[in-house]
Amino acid sequence: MSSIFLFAILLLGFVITFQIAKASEYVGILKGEKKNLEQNNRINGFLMIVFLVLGLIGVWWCNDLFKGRILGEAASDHGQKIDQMLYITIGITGVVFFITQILLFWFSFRYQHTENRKAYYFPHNNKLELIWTVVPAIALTVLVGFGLMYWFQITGDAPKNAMEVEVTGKQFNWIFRYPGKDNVFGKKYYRNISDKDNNMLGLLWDDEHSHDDIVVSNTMYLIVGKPVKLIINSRDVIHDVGMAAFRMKMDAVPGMPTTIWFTPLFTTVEMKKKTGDPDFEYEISCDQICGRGHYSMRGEIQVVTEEEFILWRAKQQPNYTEVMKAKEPPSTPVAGKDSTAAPAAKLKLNTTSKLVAQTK
Ligand SMILES: [Cu+2]
Repeated sequence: MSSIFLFAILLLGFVITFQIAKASEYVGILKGEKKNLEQNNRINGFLMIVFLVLGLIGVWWCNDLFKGRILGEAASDHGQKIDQMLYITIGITGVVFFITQILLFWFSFRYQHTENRKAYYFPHNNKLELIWTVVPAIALTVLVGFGLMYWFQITGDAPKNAMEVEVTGKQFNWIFRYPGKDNVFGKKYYRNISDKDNNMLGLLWDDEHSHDDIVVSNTMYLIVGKPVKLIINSRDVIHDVGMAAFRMKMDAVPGMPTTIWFTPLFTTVEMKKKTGDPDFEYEISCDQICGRGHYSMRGEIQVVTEEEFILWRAKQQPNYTEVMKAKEPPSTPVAGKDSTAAPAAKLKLNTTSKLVAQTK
């Protein structure tokens, strides 16, 4: 309701100003052209001040309206640095904004045309130009420098204790792979990708390291306080891993893995309390328009304690086990198929014993 009122007041103000201007124009015509010019000048000068005051109030009002509504507290160490950098940038540019806007409109009002004054001709001043070039250049270099430093940090080497998760974007969801007990990702080959055979990443079963790799869709589990390195891929077009709560974003490019690392600072449960929102979930969005279902590429991230993570991982079946289970022959052996059934059963036995070892 109040916004309708505000809009009505603004509209009324505009109509009144327009009518006054129109009326004074007619008066001006009656009085003669010179008087008309002076009057127009005064009205324009006055409007400059009105615009300045209303504009600054508007900026303040907007800022107040959206305070705390946009992103909330950053939930990663890197995110906190990004926020700090953003506030410093807004602080510096904000001060410059207020000074320049006030000067701009005040000067237009104060030094409007009069018959009694002639403009001072001031074509060039080296010292002034040097100051207004060098000072912003230094300020911007420092700001950009910090940005670059943080960028090199998150795209550079992760700490030795970091866990690794492979994130693969596809039209239209996310696939996450964990290296399993051996901590090594098995090899994969894009031609082996087959959703029908439940091999969404094209893992090569010849490589032993792939046998304990855990592949899950849509929800990624991370450990609170433990650095995580994401190895990012795409199966088809360019996607982009966007994690607003962590202030992280990285393109997922087919055939060219990209990496970022960060440390989540709060568990999902802690964030529910912090935000006062019982439905809060860390979100992974696709930040690159990638096709018709782009909007639906929403994944979730569960940040949990180390114990909870171990428990979750123990419950997951390696992709290999799932695939071999599906290939398992019917209980009554069919003649002629025995030769393939034997190795499959043997392989299954292998992974089951591995699983047991893992849960221990
Ligand atoms: Cu996408």
